[in-house]
Amino acid sequence: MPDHHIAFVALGANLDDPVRQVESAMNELAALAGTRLLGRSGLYASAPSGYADQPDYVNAVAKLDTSLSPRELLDQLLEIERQHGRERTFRNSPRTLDLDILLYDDLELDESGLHVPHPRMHERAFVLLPLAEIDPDAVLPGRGPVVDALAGVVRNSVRLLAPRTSR
Ligand code: PH2
Ligand code: MG
Ligand code: MG
Repeated sequence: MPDHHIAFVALGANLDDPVRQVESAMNELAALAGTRLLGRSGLYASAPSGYADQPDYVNAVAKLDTSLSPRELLDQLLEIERQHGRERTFRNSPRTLDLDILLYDDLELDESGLHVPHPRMHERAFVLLPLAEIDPDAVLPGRGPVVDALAGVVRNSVRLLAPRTSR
């Protein structure tokens, strides 16, 4: 029997119909080998952080049960990004789709391209709000409960665009 892990993945898009990009990526995550989609947040609209001169983002979080290793999961996420026409130009540049591993069980990893928990998640309302929506008990290894992190961030540039559905 393969072993199972809980992973949270952040989805973000701000080019080429971002709502469609994020919704179809949710379905592609659900279809990954050895993986089940346990939860999906609503869709959140957010002002860009890091580089301001770009369109607003659509953000969401998915909760997965997976038998993929962190590295295997990362490779699959990069492949889905490629299928969505992701181009890498400069840091924080606009994108058709960004998929980041936020949490993988209670692991802390610092490897090439694989930094878990996501190193900036605790300061990003556009990550913490959808994460807390689908798992209010989530804990950021090394940092503490998601609800505590959420209490420390400004969230007024993030608004719920489409509530979670039962799909
Ligand atoms: N992703 C970034 C940089 N800035 N801003 C918002 N609002 N949403 C994002 O997903 C996002 C960002 C780098 O991955
Ligand atoms: Mg990112
Ligand atoms: Mg990324």
